[in-house]
Amino acid sequence: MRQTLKKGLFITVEGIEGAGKTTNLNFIRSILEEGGEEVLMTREPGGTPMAEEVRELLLRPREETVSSTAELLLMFAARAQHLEQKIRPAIDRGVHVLSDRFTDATYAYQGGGRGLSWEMIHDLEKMVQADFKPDLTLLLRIDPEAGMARARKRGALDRFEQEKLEFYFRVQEGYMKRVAEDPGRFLVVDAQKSLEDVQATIAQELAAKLVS
Ligand code: Z5A
Repeated sequence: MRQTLKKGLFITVEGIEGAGKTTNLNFIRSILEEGGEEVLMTREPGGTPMAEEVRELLLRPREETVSSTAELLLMFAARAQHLEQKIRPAIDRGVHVLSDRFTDATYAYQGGGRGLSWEMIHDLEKMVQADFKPDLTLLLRIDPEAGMARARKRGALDRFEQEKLEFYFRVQEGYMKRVAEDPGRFLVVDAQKSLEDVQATIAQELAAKLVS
């Protein structure tokens, strides 16, 4: 992979809860680093001190009903900060950035899950990112029931994890709509298989997608 990999790639990992994003981000990082590449790991919402404060606001369970529009705007506010302060500077230095979620999550959760309009999300995306988008997005696909079972094993649930199962089916549909809109950017992997199988597929497909 080392000789032909473009510098400063932006790779994102997506999926519903329990799909194994964090586990597999670390796996991708190890593949790239073993190839001598410099990698920066980050996540959304979050990634900078201020954006992490917004994350805390977004994830904390609360009595007050949260407006879907407020949630959407906070996601993009955190993203604007993250992009300007962390993602773009790293890419400009030729460092690969691996992010646990990015804008596809907004389409899936706020669009698919909450039912906000795709056009409104698209307008905010243009405002915050212009034409910036990931070079590659790994979508880990898991049945929502299986994903929630994995997530529950970790203990206390955040505000999103407290949603009903139907919400996660809509989120999954949102992700698949994104894949249909831009199939060349996505690598969709069946995350219900054993971790060994999932990672064998990622290792094989990642090389095919990234090496020219
Ligand atoms: N959100 C949003 O609404 N809009 C947006 O624009 C953005 C985000 C950016 C925070 O995300 C929340 O923000 C999220 C959507 C919303 N909703 N929630 N909740 P988050 O990424 O921090 O939260 P998360 O989805 O819960 O991520 P996570 O905790 O990091 O889970 P994960 O990364 O998918 O899973 P994992 O920790 O790698 O794995 C879970 C467990 O399964 C763990 O014990 C693994 O060892 C195990 N595992 C993993 N793979 C396998 C396989 N193949 N077999 C068996 N077991 C496995």
